[in-house]
Amino acid sequence: MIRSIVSCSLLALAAALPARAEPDAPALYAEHCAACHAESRLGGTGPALIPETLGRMRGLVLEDVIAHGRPATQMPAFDGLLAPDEIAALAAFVNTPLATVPAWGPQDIAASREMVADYTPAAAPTFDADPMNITLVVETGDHHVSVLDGDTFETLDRFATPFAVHGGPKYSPDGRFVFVMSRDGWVQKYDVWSLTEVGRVRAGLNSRNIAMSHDGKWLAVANYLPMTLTILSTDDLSVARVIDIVGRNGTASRVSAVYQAPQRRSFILALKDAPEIWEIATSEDAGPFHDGFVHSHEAGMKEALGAEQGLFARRRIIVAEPLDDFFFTPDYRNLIGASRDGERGVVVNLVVGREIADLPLPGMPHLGSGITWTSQGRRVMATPHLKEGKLSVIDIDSWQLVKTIETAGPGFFLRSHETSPYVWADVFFGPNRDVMHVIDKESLEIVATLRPQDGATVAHTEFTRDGRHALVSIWEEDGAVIVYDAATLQEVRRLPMRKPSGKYNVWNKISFSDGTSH
Ligand code: DHE
Repeated sequence: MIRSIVSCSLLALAAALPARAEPDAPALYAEHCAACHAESRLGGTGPALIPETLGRMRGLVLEDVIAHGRPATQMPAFDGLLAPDEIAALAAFVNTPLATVPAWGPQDIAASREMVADYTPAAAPTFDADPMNITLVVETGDHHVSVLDGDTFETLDRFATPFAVHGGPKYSPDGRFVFVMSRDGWVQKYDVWSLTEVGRVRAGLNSRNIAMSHDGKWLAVANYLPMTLTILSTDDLSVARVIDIVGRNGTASRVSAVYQAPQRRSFILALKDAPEIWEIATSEDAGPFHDGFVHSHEAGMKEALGAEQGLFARRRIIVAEPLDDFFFTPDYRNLIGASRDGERGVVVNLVVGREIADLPLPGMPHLGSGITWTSQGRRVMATPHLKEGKLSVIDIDSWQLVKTIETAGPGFFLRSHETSPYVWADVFFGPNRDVMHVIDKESLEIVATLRPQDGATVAHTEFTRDGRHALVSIWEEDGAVIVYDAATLQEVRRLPMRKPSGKYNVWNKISFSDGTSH
């Protein structure tokens, strides 16, 4: 009885009080976030707060960052200052797409360019280590890159990167410089010999990846926001060209990714929203545009498809539907792209500029991670699948599926090395994400399954220059890079790292090693 009187009077009291207003997220943003992240939400001293950049950091994860801050950054904790519903409203607000995408043209890009004032390039490497055996480790936990001596595994430098680096950093052809890109569109140039940053520039507002031209002169940046390809001079990060991406039917398109095609002296672009692949010449006489290279029937199509001549000339390759996530054959004559439904791989011949084969690859193949090797006398490539625990092995001459290797769960990355008899394949998703499979290149059988740390995500392998060691990430906040003897599969070192993701050996990358995805 007493309880019901109390609860009745509480109800009456609540009804009498004015209802607490819903949190005003834009006002909260303006008051607490805009100073660092900009009123436009496109970033300032802090990163851009838009869904395209925040990626998988949704819902509760985002609320947690707002409530508790980010260690080792300027991001403070708001849990004493803001109520939980205000934090939730802010998280939802920053995860809402922008109503309009501001322009980000050559002048904006040029104005963002910051070169390090006292940078003086060293005449020779400033360390004793083999400059061709340097390995970079991207540490996503606190947005740094560690520069490792590939022989001693000593850290020569550890530098801060822009927020949320994605895709592989790209080396200049001589391995002297490296370019790192963040999802925020910042491109950072770092001098490996001098162990120092050279400068940075914001090439897009939300970017996917970067590619280096065959001669090392140009760096292409694939953008989602705005829908452009930015080409930078690698020398001083100045803007060489910003190309609007518009399909033949007039529809603007995001660029899913840009790739280097060195033998063709061109960049290849995967378009997200148009059934086209673009090729951009990186020299005056690049393959597809040079008369001797163009097949007669294609020459007739040249004008209709908008092929042009000269540096940065564009060629459109028309395909049946937009294709994503490309694997290239080592001669760069063919690529395989993933169909939108994630069920097929489509082979496109870049010389004739059309689709030549279809491969059944159900379960969302991750073709960008594909690598090639020789197995039983034939050239094969393998790709993991993001939605199924299997690897597809394909003969790249006949375009036949050679084998499906069942794995302990869906994987993300594959790696090998010319000197190694094995392919290393991670399991990135599901209950077995703490294992790494080791597969025999000849028999195509799993010969070992490593579990270096129970329950910890294990991913991405890179080899040393000589292939004697394989470096594997423990992809956790308090993670590590584990150095394995690549022959005995025994752990030889464990290097503590902050959520290490990709690792990139200078030699393997600039020599286009068979074991690495390009
Ligand atoms: Fe990546 C490379 C696309 C999600 C880590 N990723 C690439 C490349 C593309 C791509 C096109 C090749 C670019 C290059 O190196 O030049 N990635 C995509 C996606 O579309 C996808 C599925 C969704 C997205 O959010 O963009 C995606 N990627 C992720 C992640 O969630 C990963 C695991 C963590 C992260 O950092 O975001 C991730 N992607 C990587 C890494 C590489 C990469 C480490 C470089 C691998 C290499 O060895 O070169």
